[in-house]
Amino acid sequence: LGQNSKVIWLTGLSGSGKSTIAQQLEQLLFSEGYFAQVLDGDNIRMGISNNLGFSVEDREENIRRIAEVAKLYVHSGVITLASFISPTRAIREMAKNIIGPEDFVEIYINAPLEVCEQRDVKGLYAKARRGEIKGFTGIDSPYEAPENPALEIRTAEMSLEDSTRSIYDYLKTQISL
Ligand code: GGZ
Repeated sequence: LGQNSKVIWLTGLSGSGKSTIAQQLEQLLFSEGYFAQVLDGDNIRMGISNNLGFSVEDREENIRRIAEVAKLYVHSGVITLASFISPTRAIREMAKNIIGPEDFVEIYINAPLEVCEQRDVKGLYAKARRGEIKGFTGIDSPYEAPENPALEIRTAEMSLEDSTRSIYDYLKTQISL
């Protein structure tokens, strides 16, 4: 394929649109002849991280495992789309160092908390507000926005198609995928 594989690391709040964009981007890359794979909560927290919760320590261990897996993927030539809240700069720094800074592309999927909370696809924000979930990111657990992401996508102001397309265009032009 001759593809320049990277780990495309999508960080952002729950409900910001990370996983939907990652799935769409995977499809777009397939249709353009690339091989990409999504890592997200659905395949990681059900599997290799199924013994972890959402404490600071567990999130760190979750991201450590994901970064190790992403490193294996990228070394085998897969464009790896990692979609995780990865809430702190320290946690993303760890991921970057495990993967190797040259293979790590950080993309900030930015939607205001109010917007994520209004979307509330899974009803988790409502539960967090009622105190039924403790330590929910953005409510009673911190989210630190990236200071210098390779790219920022504002999903409250952009369609899913345009969001996906702008990441794809970035990868083509800046990363020469
Ligand atoms: C944040 C939580 C929590 C808490 C369950 N805080 O919208 P979702 O449902 O599908 O995505 C969220 C997902 C976050 O898992 P990550 O592995 O991405 O998190 S981290 O990078 O911080 O390890 C949400 C659900 O899990 N969820 N409880 N307390 N999100």
